[in-house]
Amino acid sequence: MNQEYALAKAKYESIGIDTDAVIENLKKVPVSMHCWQGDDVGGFDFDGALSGGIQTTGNYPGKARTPDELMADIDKVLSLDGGAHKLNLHACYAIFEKGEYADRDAIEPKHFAKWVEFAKERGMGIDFNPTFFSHPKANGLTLSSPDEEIRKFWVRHGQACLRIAEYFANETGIPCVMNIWIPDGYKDIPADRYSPRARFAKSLDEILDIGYDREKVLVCLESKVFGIGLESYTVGSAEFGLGYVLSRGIVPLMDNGHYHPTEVVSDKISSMLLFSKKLALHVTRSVRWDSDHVIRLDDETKEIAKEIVASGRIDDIAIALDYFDASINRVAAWTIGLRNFRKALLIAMLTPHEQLKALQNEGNYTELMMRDEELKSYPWGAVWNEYCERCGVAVGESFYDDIVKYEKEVLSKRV
Ligand code: RNT
Ligand code: ZN
Repeated sequence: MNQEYALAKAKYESIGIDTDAVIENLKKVPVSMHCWQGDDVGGFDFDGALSGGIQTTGNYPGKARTPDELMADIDKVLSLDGGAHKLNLHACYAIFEKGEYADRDAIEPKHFAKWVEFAKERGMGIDFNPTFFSHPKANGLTLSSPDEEIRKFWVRHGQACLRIAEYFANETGIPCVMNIWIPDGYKDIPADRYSPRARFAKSLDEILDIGYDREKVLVCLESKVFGIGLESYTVGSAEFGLGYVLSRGIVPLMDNGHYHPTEVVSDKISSMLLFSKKLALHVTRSVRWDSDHVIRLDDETKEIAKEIVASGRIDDIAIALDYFDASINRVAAWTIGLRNFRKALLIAMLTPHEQLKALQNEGNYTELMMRDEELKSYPWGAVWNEYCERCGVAVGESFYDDIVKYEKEVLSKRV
């Protein structure tokens, strides 16, 4: 056994943590890898600019331009992060045969057959997202539109996606998390806040009404406080989201970039878990706004992971990542963020939660603080290296050598 790991194992044993068991458990936690970091949320169905109040900044060379390129990049990232993964797709990543095309309201399972083949070969499940942005009919409101024709178009899109989500679950044998997020909102103070929300609820009901197998498809609703150009009002606010998901028995999805800057998702997880059987997360990093920066191993990321693990409900939480940085090597961005979240989970699993909870209950806040702080310098890095080794992925910064090589041989040729 590696000397460093042996020492770390003994240290953790002294606080009742079995590092070997932690390593095995961490391997099993599926993290849903968002396909959209690879091409700046571009997708394959429309050429226009990204819309909907989200933005990718930067123009680092080497962006994936085709399904094959995106799949190759995903494979590279998967080879650098140990443990279970799911693939998270957006509807705009439909793959059409030459000369074939289907608008968003007419997409079918067959347009995702290549993705299914890709996921199956890698033993992964697929998660899915209808795409209510970057489309000519998404210049204003979508599911909350006062224009019946537009609203219906997007309802049909949601229904089409539900059928595709069920197809993913059937094909892979793994339930599909289907997340609905709409960019609808207003830049300035609306005259009517009520009607768009009422129409949104009605549209969601119409989507869900087509019926689907709730064991196979977990429909989520992602709320948001604002977007670029949608500063004053978003239809799918937090209260709307909470009210809708709880009344319809679907799953809340919290993206930690979607709240006021001093609100933290780490504090929301426990409350949501108490009232919802399942919970879904978009882990991201917001810098001053919902900027979707690459996840760092920062305090809030660690706190989110801690809440997931300490709740004892990790199996009820669907973990997905949601960031897109085009200013640095995208494959590196993807990998660094993914490994960081995995590290945060590891640190959380190496924490003696029962001991700490007991100190809290005894009112011994002094020792609690001391232990919390001391744990920060425990040798989790040695356990992380051992984890990577056992998963057969690059240890430490050596993963970067692989990325540099990939950039030289593959990414730099994409001009
Ligand atoms: C936007 C939401 C949404 C998107 C992805 C691409 O603010 O976070 O989840 O980022 O669907
Ligand atoms: Zn999100």
